[in-house]
Amino acid sequence: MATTTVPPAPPRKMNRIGLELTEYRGSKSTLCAGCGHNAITERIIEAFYEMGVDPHRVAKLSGIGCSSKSPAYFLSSSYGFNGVHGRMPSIATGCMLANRNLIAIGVSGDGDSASIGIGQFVHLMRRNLPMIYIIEDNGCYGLTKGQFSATADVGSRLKNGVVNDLPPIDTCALAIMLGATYVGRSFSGDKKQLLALLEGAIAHRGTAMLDVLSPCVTFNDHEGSTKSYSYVKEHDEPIEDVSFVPFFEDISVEYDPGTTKEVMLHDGSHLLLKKLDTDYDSTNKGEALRVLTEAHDKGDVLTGLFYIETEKPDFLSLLNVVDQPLATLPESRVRPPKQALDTIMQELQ
Ligand SMILES: Cc1ncc(C[n+]2csc(CCOP(=O)(O)OP(=O)(O)O)c2C)c(N)n1
Ligand code: SF4
Ligand SMILES: [Mg+2]
Repeated sequence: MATTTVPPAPPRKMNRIGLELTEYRGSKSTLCAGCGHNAITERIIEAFYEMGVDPHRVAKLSGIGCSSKSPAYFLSSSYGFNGVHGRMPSIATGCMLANRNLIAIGVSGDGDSASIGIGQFVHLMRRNLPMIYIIEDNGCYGLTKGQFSATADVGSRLKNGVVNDLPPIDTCALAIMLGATYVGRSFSGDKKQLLALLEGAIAHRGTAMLDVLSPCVTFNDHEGSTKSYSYVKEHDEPIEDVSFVPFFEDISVEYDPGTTKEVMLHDGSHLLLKKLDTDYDSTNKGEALRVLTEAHDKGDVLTGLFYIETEKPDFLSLLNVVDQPLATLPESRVRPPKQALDTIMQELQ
């Protein structure tokens, strides 16, 4: 009798710290099939895997909304804190102050960040807290059945015919103006660009704010919406071609110096920003705000890395936080002795 030989299983692919892609996954998504948020989750998984980040070093933070549920669907062995609606920035700030060795990634929605959470959002941006801050932007409150959020464009129409007559908040322009040091916009359907921007965000030290257009297929993907798949595909204007080369790879063969701007990030990785038809310079703040305003007036959806600054001190350096994470300092170092308190009290008399 002929024997059938079972072919050997293909070798399992591991990243540079010996982990497989599955170890960066989370639980199964409960979001609607086709929701842009699911595609962003996939890119986050890939970015952390490809960068070889130890999941135990990551803290996932979010507020409330379909978008804010996303951290449950990636990096299941990382720390996680699902906060109150619009209050994720406070939790992120406390988390990074307590343990500066963590890599914080916040996932929020346009409602969570630009509507109820705008007060928290602006203060996080001006502090340049080291974290990756993602807005999954569908122009509506998906979780509560699709009402307009503060990023909805004037003239955008809801499924029931209601037209938005209030101007949108451009979270990228706001973040740049306030002091965030890595600011970009992408589209959940643009795998290559989004992955490069996420990897760059992981390597950056400071607030990396990415507004990712992420269509809500259930409530905001119809004709008349400016956050639908078809609208974003038709109006997407990338300002440059973004490539990311991690610190552990040789970059010398990757770029053409005549047309590419190379930015070195804090961990030694490189972003290669290849100019398209404009002379765009993503290190120029004024230029970034100008192109965003111009695109807004034309109804274009600009994508790419609008602004990057690698020299500005982050919030923890500004506060002179000690190198050892506060959370691991022994009590003898965090509780001043009675004598020190007595001295302070005497000085106040
Ligand atoms: C304090 C508070 N106010 C209102 C709500 C109701 N609520 C839940 S999610 C949400 C909006 C979510 O929109 P967004 O952040 O854009 O997330 P999406 O669902 O669109 O991904 C609102 C208003 C709430 N949960 N808590
Ligand atoms: S309601 Fe919209 S935002 Fe929420 S999961 Fe469904 S498609 Fe996504
Ligand atoms: Mg939303």
